[in-house]
Amino acid sequence: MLTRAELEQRVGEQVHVLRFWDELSEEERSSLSQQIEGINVNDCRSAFNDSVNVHLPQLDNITPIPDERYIVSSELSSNERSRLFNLGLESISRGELCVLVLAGGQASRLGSSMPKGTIPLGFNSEIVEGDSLLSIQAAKIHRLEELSQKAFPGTTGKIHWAVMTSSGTTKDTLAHLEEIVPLNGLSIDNVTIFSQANIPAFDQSGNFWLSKKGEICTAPNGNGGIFSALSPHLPMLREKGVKYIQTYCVDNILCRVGDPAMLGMVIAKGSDCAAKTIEKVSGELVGSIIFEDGKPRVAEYSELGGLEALARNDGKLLYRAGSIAIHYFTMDFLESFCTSTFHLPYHRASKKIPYIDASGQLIQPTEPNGIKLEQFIFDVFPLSKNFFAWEVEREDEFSPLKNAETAGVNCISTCLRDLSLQSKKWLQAAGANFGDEKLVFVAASQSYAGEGLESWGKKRTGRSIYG
Ligand code: UD2
Repeated sequence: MLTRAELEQRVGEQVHVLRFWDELSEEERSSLSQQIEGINVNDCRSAFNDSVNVHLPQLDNITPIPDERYIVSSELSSNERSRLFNLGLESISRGELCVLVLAGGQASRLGSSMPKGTIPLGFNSEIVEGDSLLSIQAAKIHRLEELSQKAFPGTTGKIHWAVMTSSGTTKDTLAHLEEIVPLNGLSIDNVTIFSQANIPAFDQSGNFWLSKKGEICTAPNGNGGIFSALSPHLPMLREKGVKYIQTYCVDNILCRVGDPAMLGMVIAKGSDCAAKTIEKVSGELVGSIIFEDGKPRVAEYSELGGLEALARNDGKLLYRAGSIAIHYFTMDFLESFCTSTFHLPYHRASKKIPYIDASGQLIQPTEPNGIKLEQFIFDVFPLSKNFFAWEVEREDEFSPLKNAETAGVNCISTCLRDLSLQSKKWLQAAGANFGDEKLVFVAASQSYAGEGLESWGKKRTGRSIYG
């Protein structure tokens, strides 16, 4: 443990974080000392100052994604879609794919104390292998492995699963994975869990807050923290033969984890970096992919400003390429810039930050009182040399869990509704008829994208797995 004098020197202008030093127990002092040793105050100050000038899209300098880089999957012929799907499956059968879930968020809008990926959704766990977003994802990974082995007999390709957590989500996520990974027929040896870094939260002038008398308030450094956090694991992935990494958000119940069709497109085009999009609805809380100075970038929904008011084209939003935060990167691309010290520009978010005031009282603000800094994963897009966007149908691939039930949108009931609509669509295509069942689900272990349901079509309904 450092002495108080050494700590004062380290924290410099942020010396108020030692204000309660004399009241702290030995254990609390040691923990605060350790925390301070892990924080570079000058780097934090620079991050705070630089975030004022983070580059926002300049309206006179931007264009929609050029047509030749924007592939609308529903406009491809079914032969071409199958060709790409098979190309992706073949790569999976060779063990070239890693899927990486971004699970370090604090779920503040949802207001849950459990990490989003582990929350029970209400499925009947006697018939389905686990009951959470992460277990659905595990089932999809296993199903894809089965499909690739069937399509390419004699291969045993495994999909590597990487899970990025943060200090607040690691423990519960790890415990949940230990339970659901074997349940879904996967091996924990093929799962890598790593934590992103935290960064202090600030008041409006750039001062740190105390969350306890002996603890500086910190928060995860945004999903763009992935690159420095992943860098120590890249050599291991390379050694396993991984060539492509798909990153996705933990919260999208319809996410096609490891989507072979998009992977096939990436391979066919020799793309180093690609993003999945949906047709954006005006005002929707997803970023828009645009080109600025000939380079791809995302204008985040919080930064769109006047872009929203821009013209429509054929009745559609001109900037309709809504990013749903599903990206493919090649290993070559990642290795070209990922180091343990790599960081992207920080964006500012105004937040309500509980803090200990000078008199030692815990204050719970009712209005935003401070700033959290976040890096955004898509800020690496401008580094791409061969970027492609892949548009898919919202009803097939996007229904995120963001909010508590009271919001009525992007909450558990809307996720279940959308998953059920998809299952019914698949089962109807296989010949099934429904009575008045409200919610009907096809387990992800049974079907990845509607395939293999012919025998269900002969029955009156699909298997309901809702408890
Ligand atoms: C994200 C996208 C937005 C849109 C939307 C779709 C970013 C920056 N924004 O917005 O453009 O695509 O998703 O749903 O990607 N996470 C971490 N660490 C962090 C913060 C977040 O791992 O420090 C994860 C989080 O667990 C989640 C994902 O990143 O899986 C997206 O985070 P969010 O829900 O805070 O992002 P949102 O909805 O503002």
